[in-house]
Amino acid sequence: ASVKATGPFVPTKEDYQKVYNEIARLLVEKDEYDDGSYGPVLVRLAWHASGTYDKETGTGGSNGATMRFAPESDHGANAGLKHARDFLEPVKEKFPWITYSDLWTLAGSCAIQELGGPVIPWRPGRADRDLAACTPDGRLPDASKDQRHIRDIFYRMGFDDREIVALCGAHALGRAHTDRSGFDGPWDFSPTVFTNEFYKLLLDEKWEKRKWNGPQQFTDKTTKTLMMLPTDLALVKDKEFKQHVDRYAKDSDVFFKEFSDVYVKLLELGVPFTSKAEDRFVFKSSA
Ligand code: CCH
Repeated sequence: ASVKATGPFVPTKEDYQKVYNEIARLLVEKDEYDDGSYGPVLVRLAWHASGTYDKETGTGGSNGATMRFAPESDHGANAGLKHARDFLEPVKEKFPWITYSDLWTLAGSCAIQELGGPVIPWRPGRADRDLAACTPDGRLPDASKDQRHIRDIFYRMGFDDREIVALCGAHALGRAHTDRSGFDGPWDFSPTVFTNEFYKLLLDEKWEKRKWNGPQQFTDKTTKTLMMLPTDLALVKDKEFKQHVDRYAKDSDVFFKEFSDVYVKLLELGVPFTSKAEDRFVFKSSA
């Protein structure tokens, strides 16, 4: 019998779909976490890995997965993301050929799709880098600030006002934790389902300052169980931003489309792809 010579393993779309399927399976299996899903914290991991990008210097971004290392893992903004990184560790063990930086971003795409959001086309091509590529602290937004700060941070990544508002709609998912950011509570009543509720609540609810010892945040007058960050409310205070809040509150399809485009862009910031944009994979969701 002859043995065929094999070259280095070159993963195909089907191999990446297997990674997707494994993450989707674990999301269902490990449903004891938080509100019943690791999905939101995976969406946040992919965002914080990518959102360090600086278009002027080309530094930061998802290429590198430098949040594996201190000091970046210890940056205040990244508190709690160890839960997401640890969740993905068995996936990395099962598919050792995938880089952490591809795995973390693929998990973001998977989580959005599995939580009922739009399709997030994705492509591989990120390489892991060492600690020397860690970005300085302060590149991610500070929730206690206003619209000027939001613009400074997101313009640095290369986003415009419309894209900023679309991205922040991810706050339909998950919650704030007092032992991570210091803030507390979910933004809406279905924190494990991707919807345009964030914008509807911003417009329809009356938001008042929460009376507590924690950092300044806002609570809904009706149930006093939801929350908004100062930066969330800046999206309705600012005229330019509010136009887009209005559009997304009114039309969920428009939000899904524009969110997908901008989350894809976020996950690809600073990545030196050799593939073309039209070669992105569209993963099959499990439901
Ligand atoms: Fe966010 N976010 N985010 N966020 N975020 C927090 C939680 C989530 C800001 C601050 C916070 C985006 C933009 C911003 C998610 C996705 C996105 C928390 C609570 C703070 C604070 C963290 C904790 O205590 O666990 C600020 C400020 C901005 C912009 O100005 C963008 C963009 C995205 C994704 C596209 C998700 C998801 C969560 C929930 C995480 C979880 O563990 O449930």
